[in-house]
Amino acid sequence: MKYRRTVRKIIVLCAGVILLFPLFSCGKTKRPSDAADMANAAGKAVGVFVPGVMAGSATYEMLAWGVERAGREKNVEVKVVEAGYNQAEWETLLTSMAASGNYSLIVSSNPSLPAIAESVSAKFPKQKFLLLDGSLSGNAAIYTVRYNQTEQAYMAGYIAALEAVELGAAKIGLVAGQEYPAMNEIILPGYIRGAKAIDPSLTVDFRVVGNWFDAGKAASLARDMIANGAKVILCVAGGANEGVAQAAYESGAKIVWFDANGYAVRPGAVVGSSVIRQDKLAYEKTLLFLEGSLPFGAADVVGVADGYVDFIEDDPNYNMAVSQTVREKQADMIARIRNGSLVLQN
Ligand code: RBF
Repeated sequence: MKYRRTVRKIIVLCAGVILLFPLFSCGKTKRPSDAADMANAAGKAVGVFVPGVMAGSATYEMLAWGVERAGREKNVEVKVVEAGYNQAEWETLLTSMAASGNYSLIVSSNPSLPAIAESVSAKFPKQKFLLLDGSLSGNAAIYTVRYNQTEQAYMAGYIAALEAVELGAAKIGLVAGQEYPAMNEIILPGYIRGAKAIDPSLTVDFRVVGNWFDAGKAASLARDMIANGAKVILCVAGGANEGVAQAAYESGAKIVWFDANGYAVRPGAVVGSSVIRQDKLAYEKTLLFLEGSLPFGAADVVGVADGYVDFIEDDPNYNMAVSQTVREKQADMIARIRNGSLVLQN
């Protein structure tokens, strides 16, 4: 009898332990510190926040490619979120990405992102950000790296002016998606400076689409510019660039492309591609993060000397569209930037 009771006691005790064990263990995983540890573990994804849409904006396509390449190499999931063109929604969307706790790192790109990320960071200080094409230093959760766009725009202005002079035009143009500090204080002045280095009497017609997608509006702006004597136009308008390209192509005017290689957009009409190596930079910086050595709090600048800003010369469509004399002059100027005899501070 006594023996049976002991056995029963043992069985009840064991059953109790077995039944209660999951409760204890569940309770344990719910403790905030453990949840945080788990969340920080390798399982987390890297998020790409695209402030706009990828299609038509090379800068964003390159961003996603670069991050995805790093993710593939390190076996880390990468999730791309397109925030769309309504800029008023960006902070809410970025906040919900940070609030989800799903991302070890959020990567994004454009000069308006540092301020938005800083505001999100105040609410979610554990969320880390890697921001390209923008600048902010001193926030321990944010690393930024921007391009020397004085160099990028100068090279665009130089080729535009060389072509304009060949075509006998006194004017060149720039169509921008919108006005923002980097455009008004760096890109437009750099473009004018490059053009004036060839011919100080050249003038620049600057027009703004008002968004990054309206190709119809961009085409009508470009037609008006061409009618007013601008024979070479730089377009920095994302998806709206297509309208500028079409308008120029139809009227025999020339186009300079920005950010990516655009010679194939309208072969013969595109006379320059002043680019950023955003895919390479996004890849390298994401990799650095995944290896635990991205210097958060810092703000870097990269340019021609380190290979992140460039002008594409080795493209058959460039040789076809541009005379040898002009190509040689352009090459001389690029060599001077590379060897440090032409310094273009950002
Ligand atoms: N560039 C694009 O190509 N596509 C875009 O949708 C786009 N949106 C932008 C939105 C804002 C608020 C700002 C400040 C810039 C944007 N840019 C966009 C410009 C981009 O950051 C960069 O200046 C240009 O691509 C030239 O390198």
